[in-house]
Amino acid sequence: MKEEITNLRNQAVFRINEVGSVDELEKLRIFYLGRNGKLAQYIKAIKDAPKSEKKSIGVLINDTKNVIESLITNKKNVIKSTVREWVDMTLPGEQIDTGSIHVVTKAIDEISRVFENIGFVRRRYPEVEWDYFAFGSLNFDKWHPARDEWETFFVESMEHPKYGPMLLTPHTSSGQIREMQKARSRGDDVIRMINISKTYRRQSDASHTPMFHQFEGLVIDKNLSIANLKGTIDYFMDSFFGGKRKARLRPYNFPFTEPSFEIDISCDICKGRGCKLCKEGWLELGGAGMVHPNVLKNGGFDPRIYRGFAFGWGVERVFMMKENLGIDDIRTIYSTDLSYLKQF
Ligand code: FA5
Repeated sequence: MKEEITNLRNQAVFRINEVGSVDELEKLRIFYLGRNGKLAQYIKAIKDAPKSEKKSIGVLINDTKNVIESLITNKKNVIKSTVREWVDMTLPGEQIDTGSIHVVTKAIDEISRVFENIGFVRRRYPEVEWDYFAFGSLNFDKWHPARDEWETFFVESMEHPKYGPMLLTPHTSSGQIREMQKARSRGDDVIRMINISKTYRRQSDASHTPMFHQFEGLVIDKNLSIANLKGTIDYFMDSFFGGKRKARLRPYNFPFTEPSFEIDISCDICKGRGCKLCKEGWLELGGAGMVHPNVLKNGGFDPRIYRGFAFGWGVERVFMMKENLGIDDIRTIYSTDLSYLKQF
């Protein structure tokens, strides 16, 4: 049996050396090393060999198996390195997906450009704020509902000795006092700021998301009036919506502006008939008003000399209201459905 196995090994060495393809090599592997291959047959036959030879036959089979295995591996590497891969240059190339700018970032860029064209300076103020900047300095009553835990996200057990509890800023108006203090520390007495930042509230429905963006305009100068505020709003409406949409100012109440307004735009989805998004034909874009004298004082501006106007609107809302976009649920803007987002 030993002689047969040695002959088998010599034969295998010769045949492996002769083959020219990986397929032929695989056939040889199965022939010699497969479950029912030649070596498996000798292993089965060990039981019939004389007792004194069983061990040496086992060692010989094992050696033969190792030799054939390593010869096959080496030959496979040699074949692969010499056979050139054939490339069909006429096949279409592989499509590689490229990233693109998110619609909200595009809207922010466009809004910034519109205001920068009339001399506003882009600002960004903290997302995590102290109560004083978001509410206290803006004339909010201690019990105002916006401070309620159900509207604003508070950061647990974080409290500033002077500025009160820590929170996720619920509106960009929290940048007003910071901007006024910054201007004062530089000795400036004119402000034209456009603060665009992330804001957070406990809200989620067709027209609300828990995280959204606002853009806040703040202008401070001598001799400003409601006419300047109205002119700025009209300019933005024309530049952003192309002059085709109707806007209305509604009297409203914000603690930090007096008088205060809400600005609505005619709904483009239902053309004013009322729908899931707007309910009655108008969609609220945001608030506006003349800066309250107490707020001017808190920011270091004398209300007997200076006037201010401010407005704060939702970026996602104004984007949705662009003509013919047909977005009837604000939450879809933050969906992860790329085929939907690619439309914009
Ligand atoms: C304010 O936040 C005031 N700070 C606006 C302001 C600034 C008034 C300056 C006067 C002077 P309001 O809570 O209405 O107001 O929010 C303003 C706008 O933000 C809304 O009209 C809407 O466009 C957007 N907005 C508010 N909450 C959400 C939300 N959860 N999801 C998406 N957009 C929202």
